[in-house]
Amino acid sequence: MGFLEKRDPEIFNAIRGEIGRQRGTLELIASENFTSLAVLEAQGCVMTNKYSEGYPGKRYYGGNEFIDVAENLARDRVKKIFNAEHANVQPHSGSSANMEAYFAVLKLGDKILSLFLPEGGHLSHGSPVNFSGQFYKIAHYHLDPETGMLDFDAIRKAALAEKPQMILCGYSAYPRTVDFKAFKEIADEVGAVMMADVAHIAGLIAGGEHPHPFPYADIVTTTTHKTLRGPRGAVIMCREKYAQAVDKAVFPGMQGGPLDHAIAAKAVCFGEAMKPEFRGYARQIVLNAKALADELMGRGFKLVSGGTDNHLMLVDLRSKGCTGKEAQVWLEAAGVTANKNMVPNDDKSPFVTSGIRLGTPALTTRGMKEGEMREIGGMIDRIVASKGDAAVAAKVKGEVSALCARFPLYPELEW
Ligand code: DSN
Repeated sequence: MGFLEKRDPEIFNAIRGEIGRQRGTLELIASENFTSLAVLEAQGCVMTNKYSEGYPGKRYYGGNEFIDVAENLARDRVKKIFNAEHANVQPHSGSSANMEAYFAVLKLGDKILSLFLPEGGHLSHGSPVNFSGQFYKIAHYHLDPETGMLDFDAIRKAALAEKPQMILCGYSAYPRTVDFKAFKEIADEVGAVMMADVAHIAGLIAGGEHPHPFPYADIVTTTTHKTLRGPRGAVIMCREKYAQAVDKAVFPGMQGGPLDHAIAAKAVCFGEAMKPEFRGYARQIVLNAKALADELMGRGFKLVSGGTDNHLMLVDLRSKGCTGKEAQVWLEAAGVTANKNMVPNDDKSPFVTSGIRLGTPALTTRGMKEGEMREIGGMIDRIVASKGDAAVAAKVKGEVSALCARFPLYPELEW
Protein backbone atom coordinates (compact mmCIF):
# COMPACT_ATOMS: atom_id res chain seq x y z
CA MET A 1 0.00 0.00 0.00
CA GLY A 2 3.04 2.28 -0.38
CA PHE A 3 1.45 4.09 -3.36
CA LEU A 4 -1.59 5.35 -1.51
CA GLU A 5 0.33 6.25 1.62
CA LYS A 6 2.63 8.51 -0.39
CA ARG A 7 0.01 9.94 -2.77
CA ASP A 8 -2.79 10.63 -0.30
CA PRO A 9 -1.87 10.21 3.38
CA GLU A 10 -5.22 11.58 4.55
CA ILE A 11 -7.18 8.84 2.79
CA PHE A 12 -4.53 6.27 3.68
CA ASN A 13 -4.97 7.14 7.35
CA ALA A 14 -8.76 7.00 7.10
CA ILE A 15 -8.55 3.50 5.59
CA ARG A 16 -6.00 2.42 8.15
CA GLY A 17 -8.30 3.72 10.87
CA GLU A 18 -11.21 1.75 9.43
CA ILE A 19 -9.20 -1.48 9.30
CA GLY A 20 -8.23 -0.90 12.91
CA ARG A 21 -11.86 -0.33 13.85
CA GLN A 22 -12.99 -3.49 12.08
CA ARG A 23 -10.22 -5.52 13.71
CA GLY A 24 -10.76 -4.19 17.22
CA THR A 25 -14.55 -4.19 17.58
CA LEU A 26 -17.33 -6.77 17.59
CA GLU A 27 -19.38 -6.33 14.41
CA LEU A 28 -22.98 -7.30 15.11
CA ILE A 29 -24.66 -5.32 12.32
CA ALA A 30 -26.68 -8.05 10.62
CA SER A 31 -26.12 -6.72 7.10
CA GLU A 32 -22.32 -6.43 7.30
CA ASN A 33 -19.55 -8.93 6.74
CA PHE A 34 -15.83 -9.24 5.96
CA THR A 35 -14.95 -10.25 2.40
CA SER A 36 -12.10 -12.56 1.58
CA LEU A 37 -8.80 -11.08 0.44
CA ALA A 38 -9.53 -12.55 -3.02
CA VAL A 39 -12.75 -10.51 -3.21
CA LEU A 40 -10.92 -7.40 -2.00
CA GLU A 41 -8.21 -7.90 -4.62
CA ALA A 42 -10.73 -8.23 -7.46
CA GLN A 43 -12.68 -5.21 -6.17
CA GLY A 44 -9.53 -3.09 -6.28
CA CYS A 45 -8.42 -4.18 -9.75
CA VAL A 46 -7.85 -2.48 -13.12
CA MET A 47 -11.29 -3.45 -14.38
CA THR A 48 -12.41 -0.17 -12.79
CA ASN A 49 -10.78 1.53 -15.79
CA LYS A 50 -13.15 0.06 -18.38
CA TYR A 51 -16.41 1.15 -19.98
CA SER A 52 -18.67 -1.70 -21.10
CA GLU A 53 -22.25 -0.55 -21.55
CA GLY A 54 -24.32 -3.48 -22.75
CA TYR A 55 -23.92 -7.15 -21.96
CA PRO A 56 -21.32 -9.86 -22.79
CA GLY A 57 -21.01 -10.20 -26.56
CA LYS A 58 -23.13 -7.05 -27.14
CA ARG A 59 -21.21 -4.01 -25.91
CA TYR A 60 -21.20 -0.41 -27.05
CA TYR A 61 -17.41 -0.11 -26.63
CA GLY A 62 -14.47 -2.16 -27.87
CA GLY A 63 -11.92 -3.91 -25.69
CA ASN A 64 -14.32 -5.96 -23.58
CA GLU A 65 -12.84 -9.43 -24.12
CA PHE A 66 -11.83 -9.94 -20.49
CA ILE A 67 -14.70 -7.98 -19.01
CA ASP A 68 -17.01 -10.43 -20.81
CA VAL A 69 -15.16 -13.37 -19.24
CA ALA A 70 -15.73 -11.95 -15.74
CA GLU A 71 -19.38 -11.02 -16.30
CA ASN A 72 -20.20 -14.39 -17.86
CA LEU A 73 -18.58 -16.19 -14.93
CA ALA A 74 -20.53 -14.05 -12.46
CA ARG A 75 -23.82 -14.70 -14.27
CA ASP A 76 -23.26 -18.45 -14.66
CA ARG A 77 -22.17 -18.92 -11.06
CA VAL A 78 -25.02 -16.98 -9.47
CA LYS A 79 -27.58 -18.74 -11.68
CA LYS A 80 -26.21 -22.08 -10.53
CA ILE A 81 -26.27 -21.12 -6.84
CA PHE A 82 -29.88 -19.92 -6.92
CA ASN A 83 -31.27 -22.22 -9.66
CA ALA A 84 -32.17 -19.09 -11.61
CA GLU A 85 -33.16 -19.04 -15.26
CA HIS A 86 -31.63 -15.61 -15.79
CA ALA A 87 -29.30 -13.26 -13.90
CA ASN A 88 -28.20 -9.67 -14.30
CA VAL A 89 -25.10 -8.94 -12.20
CA GLN A 90 -24.78 -5.23 -13.02
CA PRO A 91 -26.95 -3.52 -10.33
CA HIS A 92 -24.82 -1.24 -8.20
CA SER A 93 -26.79 -1.69 -4.97
CA GLY A 94 -29.81 -3.34 -3.42
CA SER A 95 -32.00 -0.26 -3.84
CA SER A 96 -30.92 0.09 -7.50
CA ALA A 97 -31.72 -3.57 -8.06
CA ASN A 98 -35.18 -3.16 -6.55
CA MET A 99 -35.86 -0.04 -8.61
CA GLU A 100 -34.78 -1.89 -11.76
CA ALA A 101 -36.83 -4.96 -10.87
CA TYR A 102 -39.99 -2.86 -10.37
CA PHE A 103 -39.28 -0.96 -13.59
CA ALA A 104 -38.96 -4.28 -15.45
CA VAL A 105 -42.25 -5.85 -14.40
CA LEU A 106 -44.55 -2.99 -13.29
CA LYS A 107 -45.96 0.20 -14.76
CA LEU A 108 -45.52 3.42 -12.77
CA GLY A 109 -48.53 3.70 -10.46
CA ASP A 110 -49.04 -0.06 -10.13
CA LYS A 111 -49.62 -1.43 -6.65
CA ILE A 112 -47.07 -3.31 -4.53
CA LEU A 113 -48.08 -5.25 -1.42
CA SER A 114 -45.15 -5.44 1.02
CA LEU A 115 -44.30 -5.70 4.72
CA PHE A 116 -44.55 -2.47 6.72
CA LEU A 117 -41.06 -1.00 7.29
CA PRO A 118 -41.27 -0.79 11.13
CA GLU A 119 -42.09 -4.52 11.18
CA GLY A 120 -38.99 -5.55 9.25
CA GLY A 121 -39.49 -4.34 5.67
CA HIS A 122 -37.17 -2.06 3.74
CA LEU A 123 -37.17 1.57 2.60
CA SER A 124 -37.21 0.50 -1.06
CA HIS A 125 -40.29 -1.68 -0.43
CA GLY A 126 -42.62 1.32 -0.45
CA SER A 127 -41.64 3.84 2.18
CA PRO A 128 -43.19 7.25 1.42
CA VAL A 129 -39.76 8.89 1.70
CA ASN A 130 -38.31 6.53 -0.93
CA PHE A 131 -38.81 6.43 -4.73
CA SER A 132 -40.81 3.22 -4.26
CA GLY A 133 -43.49 4.94 -2.20
CA GLN A 134 -43.69 7.81 -4.68
CA PHE A 135 -43.69 5.99 -8.03
CA TYR A 136 -45.96 3.10 -6.99
CA LYS A 137 -49.10 2.65 -4.93
CA ILE A 138 -48.21 0.80 -1.77
CA ALA A 139 -50.27 -1.45 0.48
CA HIS A 140 -48.74 -3.22 3.45
CA TYR A 141 -49.27 -6.51 5.21
CA HIS A 142 -48.42 -6.87 8.88
CA LEU A 143 -46.86 -9.42 11.19
CA ASP A 144 -49.11 -11.36 13.51
CA PRO A 145 -49.19 -9.06 16.58
CA GLU A 146 -49.14 -12.06 18.94
CA THR A 147 -46.34 -14.13 17.41
CA GLY A 148 -44.33 -11.48 15.53
CA MET A 149 -44.36 -13.80 12.52
CA LEU A 150 -45.71 -13.62 8.97
CA ASP A 151 -49.44 -14.33 8.98
CA PHE A 152 -50.47 -15.87 5.65
CA ASP A 153 -54.21 -15.60 6.32
CA ALA A 154 -53.79 -11.85 6.82
CA ILE A 155 -51.47 -11.57 3.80
CA ARG A 156 -54.02 -13.38 1.62
CA LYS A 157 -56.84 -11.14 2.89
CA ALA A 158 -54.76 -8.04 2.15
CA ALA A 159 -53.93 -9.36 -1.33
CA LEU A 160 -57.59 -10.09 -2.12
CA ALA A 161 -58.65 -6.65 -0.86
CA GLU A 162 -55.83 -4.63 -2.45
CA LYS A 163 -55.39 -6.54 -5.74
CA PRO A 164 -51.71 -5.60 -6.09
CA GLN A 165 -49.72 -6.10 -9.29
CA MET A 166 -46.77 -7.28 -7.17
CA ILE A 167 -46.46 -9.12 -3.85
CA LEU A 168 -43.08 -8.53 -2.27
CA CYS A 169 -41.39 -10.67 0.36
CA GLY A 170 -37.87 -10.54 1.77
CA TYR A 171 -36.89 -8.38 4.74
CA SER A 172 -34.27 -6.36 6.59
CA ALA A 173 -35.19 -7.34 10.10
CA TYR A 174 -37.26 -10.53 10.05
CA PRO A 175 -35.66 -13.32 12.06
CA ARG A 176 -37.72 -16.22 10.73
CA THR A 177 -37.84 -18.52 7.69
CA VAL A 178 -39.79 -17.16 4.71
CA ASP A 179 -42.30 -19.49 3.04
CA PHE A 180 -41.86 -18.52 -0.62
CA LYS A 181 -44.35 -21.15 -1.80
CA ALA A 182 -47.12 -19.62 0.34
CA PHE A 183 -46.37 -16.18 -1.15
CA LYS A 184 -46.50 -17.62 -4.68
CA GLU A 185 -49.87 -19.25 -4.06
CA ILE A 186 -51.34 -15.94 -2.90
CA ALA A 187 -49.71 -14.04 -5.79
CA ASP A 188 -51.15 -16.52 -8.30
CA GLU A 189 -54.60 -16.21 -6.75
CA VAL A 190 -54.64 -12.44 -7.36
CA GLY A 191 -52.60 -12.45 -10.60
CA ALA A 192 -49.63 -10.61 -9.06
CA VAL A 193 -45.93 -10.92 -9.79
CA MET A 194 -44.12 -12.53 -6.84
CA MET A 195 -40.84 -10.82 -5.99
CA ALA A 196 -38.40 -11.87 -3.26
CA ASP A 197 -35.70 -9.50 -2.01
CA VAL A 198 -33.38 -12.02 -0.36
CA ALA A 199 -30.52 -9.60 0.37
CA HIS A 200 -30.24 -10.58 4.03
CA ILE A 201 -30.53 -14.33 3.64
CA ALA A 202 -28.77 -14.88 0.29
CA GLY A 203 -25.75 -16.52 1.93
CA LEU A 204 -27.99 -18.78 3.99
CA ILE A 205 -29.81 -19.85 0.82
CA ALA A 206 -26.48 -20.48 -0.94
CA GLY A 207 -25.26 -22.45 2.06
CA GLY A 208 -28.39 -24.59 2.40
CA GLU A 209 -29.69 -22.94 5.59
CA HIS A 210 -32.79 -21.31 4.10
CA PRO A 211 -35.20 -22.58 1.39
CA HIS A 212 -34.71 -21.22 -2.13
CA PRO A 213 -36.99 -18.52 -3.58
CA PHE A 214 -36.97 -20.29 -6.99
CA PRO A 215 -39.00 -21.97 -8.44
CA TYR A 216 -41.67 -19.91 -6.64
CA ALA A 217 -40.53 -16.33 -7.19
CA ASP A 218 -40.87 -14.60 -10.54
CA ILE A 219 -38.10 -12.15 -9.76
CA VAL A 220 -35.43 -12.16 -7.04
CA THR A 221 -33.09 -9.38 -5.97
CA THR A 222 -30.17 -9.63 -3.60
CA THR A 223 -27.21 -7.63 -2.47
CA THR A 224 -23.89 -9.43 -2.56
CA HIS A 225 -22.24 -8.07 0.59
CA LYS A 226 -24.35 -9.39 3.46
CA THR A 227 -24.47 -13.10 4.36
CA LEU A 228 -23.16 -13.81 0.85
CA ARG A 229 -19.88 -12.15 1.95
CA GLY A 230 -19.03 -10.51 -1.35
CA PRO A 231 -18.33 -6.98 -2.54
CA ARG A 232 -20.84 -4.17 -2.12
CA GLY A 233 -23.31 -4.59 -4.99
CA ALA A 234 -26.39 -6.48 -6.13
CA VAL A 235 -27.93 -8.93 -8.58
CA ILE A 236 -31.36 -9.43 -10.14
CA MET A 237 -32.48 -12.95 -11.05
CA CYS A 238 -35.71 -13.87 -12.79
CA ARG A 239 -37.66 -16.33 -14.86
CA GLU A 240 -36.68 -16.38 -18.52
CA LYS A 241 -39.92 -14.60 -19.45
CA TYR A 242 -38.73 -11.46 -17.64
CA ALA A 243 -35.07 -11.68 -18.75
CA GLN A 244 -35.24 -9.13 -21.53
CA ALA A 245 -37.29 -6.67 -19.48
CA VAL A 246 -34.85 -6.94 -16.57
CA ASP A 247 -31.78 -6.43 -18.75
CA LYS A 248 -33.38 -3.42 -20.44
CA ALA A 249 -34.41 -1.93 -17.10
CA VAL A 250 -30.82 -2.15 -15.79
CA PHE A 251 -29.18 -0.91 -19.00
CA PRO A 252 -30.11 1.39 -20.66
CA GLY A 253 -33.10 1.97 -18.35
CA MET A 254 -31.48 2.90 -15.06
CA GLN A 255 -27.71 2.48 -15.25
CA GLY A 256 -24.89 3.38 -17.62
CA GLY A 257 -21.52 1.65 -17.52
CA PRO A 258 -21.36 -1.30 -15.15
CA LEU A 259 -18.79 -1.41 -12.35
CA ASP A 260 -16.64 -4.11 -13.93
CA HIS A 261 -14.28 -4.42 -10.97
CA ALA A 262 -17.30 -5.01 -8.71
CA ILE A 263 -18.68 -7.61 -11.13
CA ALA A 264 -15.33 -9.43 -11.08
CA ALA A 265 -15.44 -9.38 -7.28
CA LYS A 266 -19.04 -10.66 -7.33
CA ALA A 267 -17.85 -13.58 -9.49
CA VAL A 268 -15.18 -14.38 -6.90
CA CYS A 269 -17.76 -14.23 -4.11
CA PHE A 270 -20.10 -16.57 -6.01
CA GLY A 271 -17.20 -18.96 -6.61
CA GLU A 272 -16.54 -18.99 -2.85
CA ALA A 273 -20.23 -19.50 -2.05
CA MET A 274 -20.25 -22.62 -4.28
CA LYS A 275 -17.48 -24.29 -2.27
CA PRO A 276 -18.46 -26.99 0.25
CA GLU A 277 -16.92 -25.00 3.13
CA PHE A 278 -19.45 -22.21 2.57
CA ARG A 279 -22.15 -24.59 3.80
CA GLY A 280 -20.28 -24.91 7.08
CA TYR A 281 -20.03 -21.14 7.29
CA ALA A 282 -23.78 -20.69 6.73
CA ARG A 283 -24.56 -23.38 9.31
CA GLN A 284 -22.36 -21.69 11.89
CA ILE A 285 -24.01 -18.28 11.28
CA VAL A 286 -27.36 -19.83 12.25
CA LEU A 287 -25.96 -21.77 15.22
CA ASN A 288 -24.29 -18.59 16.45
CA ALA A 289 -27.49 -16.56 16.10
CA LYS A 290 -29.40 -19.18 18.08
CA ALA A 291 -26.73 -19.19 20.80
CA LEU A 292 -26.74 -15.40 21.09
CA ALA A 293 -30.55 -15.28 21.06
CA ASP A 294 -30.79 -17.97 23.77
CA GLU A 295 -28.22 -16.19 25.93
CA LEU A 296 -30.05 -12.88 25.66
CA MET A 297 -33.47 -14.42 26.32
CA GLY A 298 -32.00 -16.25 29.31
CA ARG A 299 -30.96 -12.85 30.63
CA GLY A 300 -34.47 -11.46 30.30
CA PHE A 301 -34.26 -9.77 26.90
CA LYS A 302 -37.41 -9.91 24.78
CA LEU A 303 -36.85 -10.95 21.18
CA VAL A 304 -39.42 -10.21 18.48
CA SER A 305 -40.99 -13.58 17.50
CA GLY A 306 -39.29 -15.19 20.52
CA GLY A 307 -36.06 -16.18 18.78
CA THR A 308 -34.46 -16.64 15.39
CA ASP A 309 -34.23 -19.11 12.50
CA ASN A 310 -31.64 -17.16 10.56
CA HIS A 311 -28.68 -14.83 11.04
CA LEU A 312 -30.38 -12.03 12.96
CA MET A 313 -32.52 -11.17 15.94
CA LEU A 314 -34.51 -8.12 16.85
CA VAL A 315 -34.28 -7.15 20.51
CA ASP A 316 -37.25 -5.23 21.92
CA LEU A 317 -35.70 -3.05 24.64
CA ARG A 318 -38.92 -1.64 26.07
CA SER A 319 -38.84 -4.10 28.97
CA LYS A 320 -35.26 -2.98 29.73
CA GLY A 321 -36.25 0.67 30.02
CA CYS A 322 -34.01 2.06 27.30
CA THR A 323 -34.27 3.04 23.64
CA GLY A 324 -32.49 1.56 20.65
CA LYS A 325 -30.56 4.78 20.22
CA GLU A 326 -29.25 4.66 23.78
CA ALA A 327 -28.31 0.99 23.51
CA GLN A 328 -26.47 1.58 20.22
CA VAL A 329 -24.40 4.39 21.74
CA TRP A 330 -23.66 2.45 24.94
CA LEU A 331 -22.63 -0.66 23.01
CA GLU A 332 -20.40 1.32 20.67
CA ALA A 333 -18.62 2.89 23.63
CA ALA A 334 -17.72 -0.64 24.70
CA GLY A 335 -16.55 -1.73 21.23
CA VAL A 336 -19.73 -3.55 20.18
CA THR A 337 -21.27 -2.31 16.91
CA ALA A 338 -25.00 -2.77 16.30
CA ASN A 339 -27.86 -0.69 14.92
CA LYS A 340 -30.98 0.70 16.50
CA ASN A 341 -34.07 -0.69 14.82
CA MET A 342 -37.81 -0.20 14.94
CA VAL A 343 -39.80 -3.05 16.48
CA PRO A 344 -43.47 -3.90 15.80
CA ASN A 345 -45.82 -1.29 17.33
CA ASP A 346 -42.90 1.00 18.05
CA ASP A 347 -43.97 4.32 19.51
CA LYS A 348 -40.54 5.89 18.90
CA SER A 349 -39.23 7.52 15.74
CA PRO A 350 -36.75 5.74 13.42
CA PHE A 351 -34.04 7.99 14.90
CA VAL A 352 -34.73 6.72 18.41
CA THR A 353 -36.49 3.32 18.11
CA SER A 354 -37.28 0.76 20.81
CA GLY A 355 -35.02 -1.98 19.54
CA ILE A 356 -31.65 -3.10 18.31
CA ARG A 357 -30.94 -5.58 15.55
CA LEU A 358 -28.09 -8.04 16.07
CA GLY A 359 -26.61 -10.43 13.51
CA THR A 360 -23.85 -13.03 13.44
CA PRO A 361 -22.48 -13.18 9.83
CA ALA A 362 -19.42 -11.00 10.45
CA LEU A 363 -18.34 -12.56 13.74
CA THR A 364 -18.83 -16.02 12.22
CA THR A 365 -16.44 -15.02 9.42
CA ARG A 366 -13.87 -14.23 12.13
CA GLY A 367 -14.23 -17.81 13.35
CA MET A 368 -16.29 -17.22 16.47
CA LYS A 369 -18.65 -19.96 17.63
CA GLU A 370 -21.41 -20.54 20.19
CA GLY A 371 -19.14 -20.06 23.23
CA GLU A 372 -18.10 -16.60 22.08
CA MET A 373 -21.75 -15.74 21.33
CA ARG A 374 -22.69 -16.56 24.92
CA GLU A 375 -19.80 -14.42 26.15
CA ILE A 376 -20.99 -11.52 23.94
CA GLY A 377 -24.58 -11.93 25.16
CA GLY A 378 -23.24 -11.42 28.69
CA MET A 379 -21.37 -8.29 27.64
CA ILE A 380 -24.49 -6.82 26.02
CA ASP A 381 -26.48 -7.55 29.17
CA ARG A 382 -23.93 -5.84 31.42
CA ILE A 383 -23.77 -2.75 29.20
CA VAL A 384 -27.55 -2.37 28.94
CA ALA A 385 -28.11 -3.12 32.65
CA SER A 386 -25.55 -0.47 33.62
CA LYS A 387 -27.32 2.08 31.33
CA GLY A 388 -24.04 2.85 29.65
CA ASP A 389 -22.00 3.35 32.82
CA ALA A 390 -18.48 4.46 31.78
CA ALA A 391 -16.65 2.07 34.10
CA VAL A 392 -18.65 -0.92 32.85
CA ALA A 393 -18.08 0.19 29.24
CA ALA A 394 -14.31 0.44 29.84
CA LYS A 395 -14.22 -3.02 31.44
CA VAL A 396 -16.23 -4.59 28.59
CA LYS A 397 -14.10 -2.78 26.01
CA GLY A 398 -11.03 -4.52 27.41
CA GLU A 399 -12.80 -7.88 27.10
CA VAL A 400 -13.85 -7.02 23.54
CA SER A 401 -10.23 -6.22 22.61
CA ALA A 402 -9.04 -9.50 24.09
CA LEU A 403 -11.74 -11.44 22.22
CA CYS A 404 -10.93 -9.69 18.94
CA ALA A 405 -7.24 -10.49 19.40
CA ARG A 406 -8.13 -14.19 19.66
CA PHE A 407 -9.85 -14.01 16.24
CA PRO A 408 -7.58 -11.82 14.10
CA LEU A 409 -9.08 -10.13 11.06
CA TYR A 410 -7.03 -9.75 7.86
CA PRO A 411 -3.74 -10.73 9.52
CA GLU A 412 -2.19 -10.94 6.04
CA LEU A 413 -2.82 -7.24 5.33
CA GLU A 414 0.15 -5.02 6.13
CA TRP A 415 -1.79 -2.02 7.44
N1 DSN B 1 -28.99 -1.22 5.09
C1 DSN B 1 -29.37 -2.60 4.94
C2 DSN B 1 -29.54 -3.27 6.25
O1 DSN B 1 -28.85 -2.91 7.18
O2 DSN B 1 -30.35 -4.16 6.38
C3 DSN B 1 -30.54 -2.82 4.09
O3 DSN B 1 -30.43 -2.08 2.93
